[in-house]
Amino acid sequence: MEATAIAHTNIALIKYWGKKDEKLNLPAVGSISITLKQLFTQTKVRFSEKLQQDFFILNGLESGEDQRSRVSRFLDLNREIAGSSLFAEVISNNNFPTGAGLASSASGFAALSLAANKALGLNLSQRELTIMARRGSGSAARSVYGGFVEMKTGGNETNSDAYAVQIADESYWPLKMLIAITSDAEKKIGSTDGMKVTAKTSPYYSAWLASSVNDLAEMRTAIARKDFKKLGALAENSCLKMHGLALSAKSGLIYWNGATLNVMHAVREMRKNNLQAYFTVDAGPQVKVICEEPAAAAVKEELAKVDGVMEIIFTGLGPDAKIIGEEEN
Ligand code: 2P0
Repeated sequence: MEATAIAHTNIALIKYWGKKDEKLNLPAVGSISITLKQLFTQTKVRFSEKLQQDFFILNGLESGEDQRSRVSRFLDLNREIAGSSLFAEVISNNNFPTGAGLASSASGFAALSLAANKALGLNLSQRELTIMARRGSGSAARSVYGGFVEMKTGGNETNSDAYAVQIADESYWPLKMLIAITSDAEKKIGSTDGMKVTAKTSPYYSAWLASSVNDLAEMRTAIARKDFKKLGALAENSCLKMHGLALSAKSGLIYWNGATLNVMHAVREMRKNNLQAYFTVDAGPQVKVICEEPAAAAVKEELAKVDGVMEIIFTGLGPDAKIIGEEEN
């Protein structure tokens, strides 16, 4: 009744922002991401008759009540399928800052989905695991797979088609990502709340929904053709559209700091000098810079010069989430 899984974070090139059903956590738009090799979560889950409640230990510390109940509700979905009423202890470790816009909920809920599936003997398929992971966090569905991944928004009556699929594995196109860390503080407005207020109050929300279908189609084509300039331009545009949308919500979600903007300008300056790099930014101040392998060293050197960059994480594309240990008792 114990299993350990590892899942890698992912960064969306075409962003998810907004839900069409909060209870089922159904995304209002599809998204396309790349899974990252260097940033991952390792999660052990142990179900036991001896426990009187669920426990969630994140990075060595017992979590607060909000996080514990989010994990508990997620475990309930698994227990329901298994017909089990056993409580669990969940021990999770991220090898990167938590809650600072580096997609810790993505790798976290993907790892927990795999570990709970194994520990409870649910035998969910990889596709079913993406649906389960989505219930924990929308972006987590994408971390079940490595490489290039698309999350489908679905649309059938039972919502059984809101799952993630792999477009290509991590060996298909060895893109690199440099993550410029500009702050290690936890973000003030979480994505879930941010999406809610955006859908409710932004006058641009319907335009965002309408334009996403074409963005996804174009990104699939860019990946199929390994057209880096197209992929980069689409990713940058999707990021800026998402932030434009968030900025337009009441009362304005600003996820950037000064250094975030410095990096964005520096990336555009690199392109003027024929160094091909593109940025994307999530619900936090870190800037993720995408490039092809031959340009990576030069891009890193340029990023290191930017005012406010505290650290640069370098990574390639990562693999599928997987089980790394299990025990019966
Ligand atoms: C994404 N983000 O596509 C977008 C871009 C952040 C910015 O998915 O409410 O933690 O748990 O489903 O998945 C982060 O949101 O939100 C996210 P919930 P999640 O990666």
